[in-house]
Amino acid sequence: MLGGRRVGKSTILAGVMETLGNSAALSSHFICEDSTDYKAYSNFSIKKKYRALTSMLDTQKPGTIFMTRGMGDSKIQKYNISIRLSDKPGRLMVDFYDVPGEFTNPQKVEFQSEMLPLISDCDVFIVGIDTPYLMECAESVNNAHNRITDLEVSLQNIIVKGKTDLKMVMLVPLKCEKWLECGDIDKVIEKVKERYGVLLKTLSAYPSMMVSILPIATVGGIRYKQMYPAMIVKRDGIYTGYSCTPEVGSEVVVGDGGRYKIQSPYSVGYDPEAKVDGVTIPNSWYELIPGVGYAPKNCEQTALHILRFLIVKTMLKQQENEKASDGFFGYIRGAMNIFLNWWNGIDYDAFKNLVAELQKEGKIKDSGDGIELYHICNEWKEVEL
Ligand SMILES: Nc1nc2c(ncn2[C@@H]2O[C@H](COP(=O)(O)OP(=O)(O)O)[C@@H](O)[C@H]2O)c(=O)[nH]1
Ligand SMILES: [Mg+2]
Repeated sequence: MLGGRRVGKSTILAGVMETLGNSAALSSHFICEDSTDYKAYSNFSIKKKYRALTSMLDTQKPGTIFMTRGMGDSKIQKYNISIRLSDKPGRLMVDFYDVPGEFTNPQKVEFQSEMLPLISDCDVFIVGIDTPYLMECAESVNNAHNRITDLEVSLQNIIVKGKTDLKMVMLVPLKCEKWLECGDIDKVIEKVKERYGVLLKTLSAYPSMMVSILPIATVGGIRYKQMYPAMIVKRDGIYTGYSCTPEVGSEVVVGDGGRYKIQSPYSVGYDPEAKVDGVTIPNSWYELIPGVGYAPKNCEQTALHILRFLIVKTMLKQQENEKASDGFFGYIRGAMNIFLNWWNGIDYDAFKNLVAELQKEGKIKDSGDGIELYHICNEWKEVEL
């Protein structure tokens, strides 16, 4: 999972967990569990993070503005997510790596030491896009916050080891409730194609690469309201942790939505940390959408697209193995195929049949709500689910 800092990468995963196990249409099939060892990280599970976000639906009042930004992560976090079929033994273990935005910068030491090995190991790349910055900010601000140039360079390091070594990149616009709500999601997709044009073209030229655009609403009832310069409340001239709007009169709104009168010993100053590569980044403020509440949209599609990808990749590998399976050499190739071993102890056929069934029923969406398969590789077309 790649993208800028705090664009909502971890939340994509939380949304998947919540909806794959709970959505009425799918819950009878899947059980999704998080077996991440949080002690090694921030101790703040994706579930807790997600609760903190969705609880704003209850704690915020209509007509007020607030921020949804919580703590960022400073190292790569590995989430161990398992997906089970409710009526079959064996769990499909999927490891997700949530990469801090700044690691995508090829100039960083961490890029060489931590990102490069990951990029060559991973099969699926989820690029989170902070939609308000994409839609409302100057190109330089959007580029810095969403790390577009860094992504263009870093994703050139994806390694395809052969025709059947399928890879997939999903661009996932987040926090796009505002545009989904008023039927303007196509404008978001248009802008994605414009601003991520170089990345999309480079990726599409790769062999065995699937590229898709998949906007999701992780909450539903919270929409983007406006950008304000990033200000912080100071006490006796020292920065507190409270982000706020610029002063109007002597009043500010702090991140939690409260209104405060600024008077001695308090004052307000520009947030010195609101910079990416020297570019000053404003804060995005949100409001409730009256009467909507918790209404995530298409979160489960992220997982369904990944599952379908894994099945197709496996089918391609199998075909390759069958072709090469005459003689001793073929046997060796088959036995050494790590990817196929990956399904050990899991009822692969049951997964495959279910994905094929969901595909037939139109439950894996490739269009509508802005969803688009931007580039379909030839290998993908060779396989029929
Ligand atoms: N308004 C809004 N805020 C979100 C959404 N998704 C995530 N956030 C907030 O954005 C912050 C960063 O999210 P997180 O998933 O930790 O981002 P990451 O740094 O990219 O992994 C968190 O405080 C979330 O509450 C969303 O869909 N809408
Ligand atoms: Mg994160």
